[in-house]
Amino acid sequence: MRFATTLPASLTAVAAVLAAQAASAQDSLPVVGRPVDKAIGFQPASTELARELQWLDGFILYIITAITIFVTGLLIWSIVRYNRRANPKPATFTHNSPIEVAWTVLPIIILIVIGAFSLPVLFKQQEMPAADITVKVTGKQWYWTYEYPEHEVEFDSYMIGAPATGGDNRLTAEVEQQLIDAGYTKEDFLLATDTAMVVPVGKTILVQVTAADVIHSWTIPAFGVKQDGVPGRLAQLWFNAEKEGIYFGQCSELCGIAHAYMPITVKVVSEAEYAAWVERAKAGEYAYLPKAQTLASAN
Ligand SMILES: [Cu+2]
Repeated sequence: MRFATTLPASLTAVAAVLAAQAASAQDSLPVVGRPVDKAIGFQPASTELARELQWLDGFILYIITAITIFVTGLLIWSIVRYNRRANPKPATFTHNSPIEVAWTVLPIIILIVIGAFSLPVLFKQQEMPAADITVKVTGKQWYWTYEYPEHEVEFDSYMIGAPATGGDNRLTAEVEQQLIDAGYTKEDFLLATDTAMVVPVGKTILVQVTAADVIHSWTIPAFGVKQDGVPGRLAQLWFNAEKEGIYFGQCSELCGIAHAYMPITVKVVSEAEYAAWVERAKAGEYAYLPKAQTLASAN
């Protein structure tokens, strides 16, 4: 009898602790990929694609810098050495075969080197690997719809503070409270959405991108992915996020008056939390919220 009464109680306690742990993991889901005021450069690379892309950018920057310094030097040298005062009797030749061969062959070599490093990066983005999870994204004026065909889950994702969430695209006290309730801060205004694409960490995610009205563009800079969504066409991109956290992007194809107010949020979570979210999403609870909300609605 004694076991019968204490066992369920202790099981409940264990369940509560587990739930609290899961919830606190959600609480601490850090914002990894977001723009930073007055900063330049890239957001932290959270996929292999982004890392290679950023490396390529740095590599080409060295080449560009060398060429720019060289050409600027030539210009300055010509101006100083061959102006009318310094060189009153100009030469009259019109051809110099060795130099012409050099300025043709050298750029070809430079372009081949750039191509040899950039094409593999491009092909890696464009060749779709076998997917663990497929998500279909549809851009609409002015929000995104996410579909998880394997689970028959489909939901819309609006910016917090957009008219659909009761705002008017401005940061009011009410909107700030909505942001806090959803686990964000007011600095995340214009980036945070009411629901998000939720994916597990370390899995290959294939995203099918399309649009329902005009052309939109789905991007997460920290993943190194960007793809136009074109009505009537289905494009693809893929990523494999290496770090749990929240990642922001924004519609990147001018699509109408509220183009600036249809941001993108991706939440990368552990596999267990992803599975738990899918179960909730199947029941119509799409938002991946921090502790208070999740526990309250789960009960
Ligand atoms: Cu758009």
